[in-house]
Amino acid sequence: MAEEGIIISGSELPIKRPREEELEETMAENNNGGNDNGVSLVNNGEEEQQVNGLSAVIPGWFSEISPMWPGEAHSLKVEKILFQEKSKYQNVMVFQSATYGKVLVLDGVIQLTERDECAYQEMITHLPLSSIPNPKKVLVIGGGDGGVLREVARYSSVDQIDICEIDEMVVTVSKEFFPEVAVGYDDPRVNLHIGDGVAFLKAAPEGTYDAVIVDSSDPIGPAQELFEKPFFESVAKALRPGGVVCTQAESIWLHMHIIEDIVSNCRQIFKGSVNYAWTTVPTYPSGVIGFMLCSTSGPAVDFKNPVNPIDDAKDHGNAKRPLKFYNSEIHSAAFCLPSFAKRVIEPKAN
Ligand code: SPM
Repeated sequence: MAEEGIIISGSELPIKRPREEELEETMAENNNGGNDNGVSLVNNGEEEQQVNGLSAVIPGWFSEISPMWPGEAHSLKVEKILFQEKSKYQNVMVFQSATYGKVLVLDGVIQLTERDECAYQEMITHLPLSSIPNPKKVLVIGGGDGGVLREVARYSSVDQIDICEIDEMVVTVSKEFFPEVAVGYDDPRVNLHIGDGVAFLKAAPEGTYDAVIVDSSDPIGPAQELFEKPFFESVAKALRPGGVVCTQAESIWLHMHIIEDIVSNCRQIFKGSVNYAWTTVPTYPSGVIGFMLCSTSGPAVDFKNPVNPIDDAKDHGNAKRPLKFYNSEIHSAAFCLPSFAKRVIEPKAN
C-alpha cells in the first residue's frame, strides 16, 4: 500500500524509495545546493556532507551517500587518496582502502574495488557469453576500467572485442591504478572507441554482434540513456538473430521500480528470452547488483542452462588468472530470485 506521494517499491518491500522523477528532482536540488569546495548537500535535505570525497560524518572514511539509496551509506576506511580530478563528465577518484584494496569512485559512487570486482566483472560477462555457442563479435558499452574486456578475452572463439567508453579519464586512471583490471586492454582483439555508447550503437550495422555487454554506472549522470527504451532498441538492432545482451540492472533491494521498467521495456523489444539475474558485490549499496539478460529472435537462448561453460574450458584464451568468482553452479543460482522480486519480475519478463 502506498502512502500519499510515496511509492513503496517492489509492491511488498516495507521501505520507502523515491521513483525516478523524485530522484531527478532531488539531484537538481542537490546540484543547486552544492558549492565549489567539493562540499555537496545530499540525502533529501538531511545535509549529510562529503568533503573532497571523504565523509565529514566519519573522519578518515569514504561514505557513499546518494539520493539513489536514501537513508543509508556504506563506508570504507581510507588509507590514502591516490587520484582525484574532474573529467569532462564526472568526478573521478581513486583511494587506497584499509580492507578492499584500491577503490574507483565516479561521482561519489563506488564502481569497483580490487577485492570484490571479480564478482561483478565475471558475472556480467560469463552469464551472457557462456549462454551462446562460439561468440565471435562482442561489444562492451561503458566498462572503461577494462575488467569486462579481461573476462571476454577468456573466449578463444571471440575474434573482435569492441568497447565504447564515454570517459577517457576512466581508461587512463584504470590503466595506472588497476593494472589487474585494465589488463583487458592488452588483448589484441580489443578496439577502444572513446565516445557516446548510444551514438556508437545507433551507427553499428544491423546484426553485427553476437553479444553486447552494457557495463554502465547508475542511471543518474552520464549513463542515464543506457537505461532507456531507445537504447535497448539500438542494442536489439545491432545484435544478430539469437544474439544476447547483458546490462547492469541495479539492486532488487533498492530499485525495483527501475528494474520493473527495464524488464517491461526489454520484454517489448527483445523477441527471444528475457531474464533477470543477480550477484553479490559487498561494496555496492545493499550488497547486491542485478543483470538483465535478453536475446533477440532466432536460435533460442536458455540463459539458465549455459551451452558454452567457461569454467570447464581447457584454456582461458589470453586470461592471466583463473576465475575467482564465477562457476556453473553460481551461474544457475543467479537466476533464483527472492519471492518479493520474483512476483514483480517474472510476470513482466514472461
Ligand atoms: N566495470 C565495473 C564498473 C561498474 N559498473 C556498475 C557500477 C554500479 C555502481 N552502483 C551500484 C548501485 C547498485 N544499486
